[in-house]
Amino acid sequence: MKNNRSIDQTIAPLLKKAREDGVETVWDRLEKQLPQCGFGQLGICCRNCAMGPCRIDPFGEGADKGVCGATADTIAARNFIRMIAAGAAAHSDHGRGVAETLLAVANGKTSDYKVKDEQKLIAVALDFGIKVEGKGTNEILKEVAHLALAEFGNQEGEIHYLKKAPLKRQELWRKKGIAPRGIDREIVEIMHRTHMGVDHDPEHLLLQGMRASLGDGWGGSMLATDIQDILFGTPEPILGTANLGTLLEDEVNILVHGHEPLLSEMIVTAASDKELLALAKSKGAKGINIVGMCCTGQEMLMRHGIPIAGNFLQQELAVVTGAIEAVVVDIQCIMPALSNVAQCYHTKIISTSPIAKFPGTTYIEFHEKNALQMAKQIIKIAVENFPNRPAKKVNIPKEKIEHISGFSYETINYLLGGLFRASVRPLNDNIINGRIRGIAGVVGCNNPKVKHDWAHIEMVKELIKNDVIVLQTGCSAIACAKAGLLVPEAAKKYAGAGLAEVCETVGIPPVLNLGSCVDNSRILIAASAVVKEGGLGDDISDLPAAGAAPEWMSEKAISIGQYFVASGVFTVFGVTFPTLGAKETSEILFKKMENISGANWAYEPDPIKAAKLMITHIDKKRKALGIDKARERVLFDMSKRREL
Ligand code: BF8
Ligand code: SF4
Repeated sequence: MKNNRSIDQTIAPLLKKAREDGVETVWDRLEKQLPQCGFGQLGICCRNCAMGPCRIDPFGEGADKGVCGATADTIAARNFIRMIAAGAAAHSDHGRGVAETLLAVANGKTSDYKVKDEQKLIAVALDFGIKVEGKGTNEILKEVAHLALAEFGNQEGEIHYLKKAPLKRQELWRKKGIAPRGIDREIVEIMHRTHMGVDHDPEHLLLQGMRASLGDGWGGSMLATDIQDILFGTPEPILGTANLGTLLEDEVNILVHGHEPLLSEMIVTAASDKELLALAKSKGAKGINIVGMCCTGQEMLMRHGIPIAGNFLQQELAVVTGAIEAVVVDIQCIMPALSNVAQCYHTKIISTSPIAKFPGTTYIEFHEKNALQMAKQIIKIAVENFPNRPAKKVNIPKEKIEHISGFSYETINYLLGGLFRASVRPLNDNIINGRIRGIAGVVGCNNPKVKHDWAHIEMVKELIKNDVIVLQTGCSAIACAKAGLLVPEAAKKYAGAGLAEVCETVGIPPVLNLGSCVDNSRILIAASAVVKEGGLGDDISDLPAAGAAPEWMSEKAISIGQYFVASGVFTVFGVTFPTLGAKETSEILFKKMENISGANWAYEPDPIKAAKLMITHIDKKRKALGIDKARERVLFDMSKRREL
């Protein structure tokens, strides 16, 4: 058995079991795909019309243009922004879904959801410019829901939330013509511009990519985060457990997987229903154990401390444990292979979204008006499936580790805040005095082309060793939870002296889990707050900060990367980069973007080298801010202290 597939100890034994059970996994299928198409990998094939498919010879010997005359640069830029369109659409449709639920709550069309965080509702109302004085919660709620939904179809002007960015950034977006008018509109315009025979100028195409991605980061994703906080509560630090050892031998195990917390929130509530618990007992189970995976899991973890069973590459292996009665899926990052894997076990895959059907699974359509009842129905199916679990087919890994998650921007503000009021002042001060060298956002997926979790962990360890505090979301955060980096003790063990000192004083881990992938918007808000607090420049691009997705795979990751860059954050991607076959297009992304948005993309598959690129960037920004000297002094003091 090859053990070069993951650094996670649960993987090798479960892959062995999968093989014995006759189950094919993502790694087997990748092997069958090899060698993958070189044109596709380089981003220089096009099938946008029926004169094609066309491909450009990267060696300059064969065709240098498509049938229509499109060059490699045009083709790669079009493909790249189509990825952004898909990613932004996925995040934003999620935002729309929760906004619709908010409206349903306001209109009394559902009694299963309520406003849990009124303070956040008021804050969002104020962001929308709603006058709140003298208005009741429901009136405010209605106005917020209407304005939130209007952001999607807005045709002119710009979306409201851009105003949450530093002023200088807003002006830059307007000047460059990349302030999104409406969330949907920019996505549609990408599809229009990339249709055969429309827009062919790589830079012009990439600018539209920026505009649509900003509609994601500062629009759809940010709305998703804020509305979920209103409905389900703004996360606060919470103790959780991670990895497949969170599955329980003697309980009904239900895995919630996907992205939207709408249904899973109800499942968590329904799991403590007395009748269902009694039913579970009558079937021989001691209880009902809900565990999460991917971003739905992150949402449940952040707000309820629900155990997180794993990240993207563990979804099939979770079923291979033979211990799961039901996998409940909603949208995004759900491998269609799950239904094949489940056929070898008693596990039921229950799909729930009207836009995401999986052949061979049980389909129970989700509606917000009967959400709780539906959650109960799903749990009942799982409970009744418990007696079908054959003991001899069960192998639950031992690996299970504690971690602290739940760091919303609001809690960072509070924990790292001043003595008398919440503010990021002490964070800024610690950056200025050099104890904290800079901030990194390390996010994104797993990809079977990279040893599972390895690049995340290598990169994050290198960053914190160099006093860079790491903010995380999505599968990257889950990787770090499993590796023991999301605990305060990790500061002493892995962080540099300066960062460790800050973490120990405040009692936080050096790596902070901010939630699901739509919660990357929390990173944008934190960055804006640091700028507004003062002393570190007047734009996000002035900050000693960088972003990365070392194991990315999804189109959503490209949209995130693009809105990081368009917001002024230097961003490094690993694995592969989708424009490598197009020289000019790559040059724009890697070098010329800085002239447009104040930040570039970079591609570096080696996680340590990538971390070094980030640190070099951070140091460059420190120098420009004139705070590089402060750091040298701190380091000198530390080594002096060690000598003593
Ligand atoms: O949105 S990190 S594999 S689960 S795409 Fe998917 Fe990537 Fe995981 Fe969440 Ni984000
Ligand atoms: Fe080929 Fe041009 Fe059609 Fe693309 S749009 S498939 S490059 S002819």
